Amino acid sequence: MDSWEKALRVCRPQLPALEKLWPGLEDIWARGWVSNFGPVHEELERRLSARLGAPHLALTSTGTSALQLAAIALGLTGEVITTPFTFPATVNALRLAGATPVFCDIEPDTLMLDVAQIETAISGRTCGIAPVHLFGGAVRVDAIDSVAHRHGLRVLYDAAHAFGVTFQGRPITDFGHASALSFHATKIFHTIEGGAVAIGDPVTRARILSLRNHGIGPDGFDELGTNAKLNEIQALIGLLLLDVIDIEIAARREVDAHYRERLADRPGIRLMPPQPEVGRNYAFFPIQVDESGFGRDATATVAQMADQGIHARQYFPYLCRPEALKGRFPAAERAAATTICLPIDGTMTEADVERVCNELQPLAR
Ligand code: T4K
Repeated sequence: MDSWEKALRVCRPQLPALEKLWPGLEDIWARGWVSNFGPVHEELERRLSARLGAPHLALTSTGTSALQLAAIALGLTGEVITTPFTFPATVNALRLAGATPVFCDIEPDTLMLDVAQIETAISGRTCGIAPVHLFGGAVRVDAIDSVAHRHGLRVLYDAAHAFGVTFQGRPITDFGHASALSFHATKIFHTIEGGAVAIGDPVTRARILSLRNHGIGPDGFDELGTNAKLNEIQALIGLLLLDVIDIEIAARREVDAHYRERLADRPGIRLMPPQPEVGRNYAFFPIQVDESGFGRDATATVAQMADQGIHARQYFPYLCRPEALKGRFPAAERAAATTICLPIDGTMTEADVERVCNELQPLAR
């Protein structure tokens, strides 16, 4: 078995060259200013805003805090329609903000919220929709925004996986009332831990700035807030990775193409269909394993590959609040049982992809 260092992993954090990190650390040390909105933080916020085409952007400590603070700022205190096929952070953040998540099923092809199901889940208590852009693609933002507009609902997109994604050529953060991004180390762009809210207007941004700093606004203590700050060293990592993010996305596009070429005709393996209107970021390479066609279920497939030093991952093997949902959302249950994300990162070669595909095998008969 390969060592952990050499293992191909579902997410391998890209790290800046140490010699590039050093001068930035020396500057931070010289200033003696390591947190609380220092100059590196402010520069990262400005540069991200420009890179993402998101004029009103606020950095946060995690993607979860970005979601939570955005939900509070949008006043999502009633029922919010969301997907059960997501990382628990989506649902936890809504609940921590005081909202009541209401689930509906997903599209079997994109694995993201089904717009028709959203319509049927809307009640007199619904105040918002919280769709999730999964795996580097995008949910049907045009249709969701128009449903929301018709019903007077607010839309908070969980854009944890959607750094730099576009829809019909527009930044994904242009849609809805707010989008929450994650900059966790497992994400295509990261600050080790971190996140950001991209919001539609400067007034709501000012509210997020206050909420992330204990509710302290320009005129003093405004309201209940928390500590959701990103520090200077994290911001420095972000600035250095921002310099190379487009190289990373381009390299991953190649890896994605190699996978598609090799797995196109593999019995029992289903690839995510292309989304012609979406400019992806290739954050993940999800496949679905149909046990009857492939001869091994998703769990056994991941375990067998791990024995060979290939750390694929079942994302997401359980539904959020599974006990309450059993049997109600068949497409989401099927996705949870069958979806595997294969290793993808910009350092992978064609030979690495070949190795993963060779190990992606049914039981020997
Ligand atoms: N919304 C969605 C849809 C999300 O997916 C997430 C987070 C959020 C919201 C919330 O964002 P944050 O608050 O986390 O910013 C990981 C991440 O911790 C989590 O950020 C991410 N989604 C989720 C999909 O994945 P785990 O428990 O699967 O991570 P872990 O530790 O098992 O690592 C996954 C893989 O990455 C392994 O193969 C090892 C590799 N890895 C990981 C780390 C941390 C490394 O090689 N080096 C590392 O430093 O949750």
